[in-house]
Amino acid sequence: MPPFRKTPPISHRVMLLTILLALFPWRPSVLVSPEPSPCQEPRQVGADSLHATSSQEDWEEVAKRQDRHLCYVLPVKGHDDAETISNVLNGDCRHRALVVLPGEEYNMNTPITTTDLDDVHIHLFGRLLWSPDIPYWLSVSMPIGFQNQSTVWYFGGDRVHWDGHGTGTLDGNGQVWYDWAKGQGNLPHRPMMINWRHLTNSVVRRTRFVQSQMWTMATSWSRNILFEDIYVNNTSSREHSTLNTDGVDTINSDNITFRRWDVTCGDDNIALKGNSSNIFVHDSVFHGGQGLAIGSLGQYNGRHEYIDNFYARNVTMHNTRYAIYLKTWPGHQNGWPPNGGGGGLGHGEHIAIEDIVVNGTRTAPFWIWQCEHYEGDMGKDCDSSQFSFSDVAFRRVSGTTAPGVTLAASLRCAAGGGGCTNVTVQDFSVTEGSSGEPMSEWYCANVHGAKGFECEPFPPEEEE
Ligand SMILES: *[C@@H]1O[C@H](CO)[C@@H](O)[C@H](O)[C@H]1NC(C)=O
Ligand SMILES: *[C@@H]1O[C@H](CO)[C@@H](O)[C@H](O)[C@H]1NC(C)=O
Ligand SMILES: *[C@@H]1O[C@H](CO)[C@@H](O)[C@H](O)[C@H]1NC(C)=O
Ligand SMILES: *[C@@H]1O[C@H](CO)[C@@H](O)[C@H](O)[C@H]1NC(C)=O
Ligand SMILES: *[C@@H]1O[C@H](CO)[C@@H](O)[C@H](O)[C@H]1NC(C)=O
Ligand SMILES: *[C@@H]1O[C@H](CO)[C@@H](O)[C@H](O)[C@H]1NC(C)=O
Ligand SMILES: *[C@@H]1O[C@H](CO)[C@@H](O)[C@H](O)[C@H]1NC(C)=O
Ligand SMILES: CC(=O)N[C@H]1CO[C@H](CO)[C@@H](O)[C@@H]1O
Repeated sequence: MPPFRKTPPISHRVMLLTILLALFPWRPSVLVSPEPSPCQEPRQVGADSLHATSSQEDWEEVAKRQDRHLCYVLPVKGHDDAETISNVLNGDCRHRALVVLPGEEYNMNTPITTTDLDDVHIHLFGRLLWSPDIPYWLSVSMPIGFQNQSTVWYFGGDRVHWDGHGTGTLDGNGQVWYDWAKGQGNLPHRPMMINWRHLTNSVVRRTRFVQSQMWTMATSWSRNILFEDIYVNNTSSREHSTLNTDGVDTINSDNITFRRWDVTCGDDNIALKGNSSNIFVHDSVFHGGQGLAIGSLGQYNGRHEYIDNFYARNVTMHNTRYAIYLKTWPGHQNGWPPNGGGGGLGHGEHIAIEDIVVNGTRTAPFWIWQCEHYEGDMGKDCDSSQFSFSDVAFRRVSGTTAPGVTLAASLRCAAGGGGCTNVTVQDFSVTEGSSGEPMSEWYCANVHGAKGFECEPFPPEEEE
């Protein structure tokens, strides 16, 4: 299966329908099958074998057989397709529905909230393209309830199956945002494309996410979701960076699996924020960015957060900064989120990565520090955090660092929360990029129970 094909050219049929729809006001096609006799006939065309150019009649067949409403949504030139999508997902196709978006390009001109879906199958073949009107989006983006992050699409519900068939794309028109931000971090009201919010028991497959405005997406208050065959690419073609274009962040979420992700971005490729549990990353490739991130945590004074059970296996990382980094804010509050903060507490445990290949890691592959800050005090007050970590394991990690990077690990755990306990390294064979020498430096502070590696204290010049 080639998951990342280019969108095929629009068919004549779709074009004709588009013209007809432009001429006549559009209403979603709604189909209710009266007779619920779904599983009798042996050889039927399933939704999986249909494609962008399948006829509406073919989809009606499928809908009828599955006893679902059908909404067959074509883009309308000069119209805000976001509004149509919102009307469909809040109306006739909110429940037990089949939603097909076969068009080539849909204009997303307003923020939308579709959070009550119930047993809905969505087939997206073309591109959802957000407009580049920055002042407008800054005035309407919707807060996600964490770190002043916002979004232009709240998406939630139960039993949603979203299939992008390898061509379905969400395109945030990010270049205008990268040029506007000029590399400044966490600008208020700068939105992510989509916030999976109170989404449960769902699957998102074969979908492309490109040029996101800020973070690509986040899951929050969500559980039991599989995201597979996902392509993320946020690349700036001009001088300003793609800082803050994380691939995905999890917040207050449980049992989320990311399988076969290909992520190009300028920040955390996959990050776990507070209250993430049972998060899995399998069979994925990252290009650039920071690698896997646990955190940042402890940014909110007095608030308790946890991380429980993160497991990544078989991930290849090209030119990432780290393989994995764990980051918390200091124990004393210094400023306010999104760029300042600290004073939070909590615990992260059962964090394991296995079968990791790094290619040109730009700094130590393993990194822990507890003095995150984005307003000038980064790397200060590193010992006060009351957030602690335990049962952390790095197994079967191979590859190379960038030339000149000789440090295998920088584990600067804070005494304030008791430090890091039970850190295991097994089968580590990363070599320095130019010499091919094995890496032998492992710096630790407040690491208790280091297994499989020899801790040495940070050299004095490394101290702040
Ligand atoms: C971030 O959110 C907090 C709490 O909602 C608010 O007090 C603060 O002003 C926001 N900061 C910015 C830069 O918008
Ligand atoms: C976790 O989510 C997956 C879907 O990704 C689901 O199949 C599985 O049953 C869930 N596990 C639990 C314990 O709910
Ligand atoms: C990401 O997108 C850029 C620009 O479109 C392209 O040059 C690059 O090859 C893409 N990366 C991957 C891994 O597809
Ligand atoms: C590891 O992940 C890569 C990239 O997704 C995949 O091609 C490969 O089959 C996976 N290997 C195993 C052993 O699953
Ligand atoms: C995480 O869960 C704790 C309760 O265990 C709660 O007090 C805290 O507000 C949650 N954190 C976030 C970011 O919602
Ligand atoms: C490492 O990354 C570079 C460029 O980022 C790429 O050209 C090279 O093929 C990669 N090496 C491996 C072994 O994947
Ligand atoms: C240390 O952590 C490993 C997982 O990384 C776990 O299997 C083991 O039980 C832990 N040891 C102790 C003493 O808690
Ligand atoms: C790989 C990919 O889809 N790249 C896209 C990045 O964004 C630019 C601008 O929108 C597109 O032209 C590329 O096709």
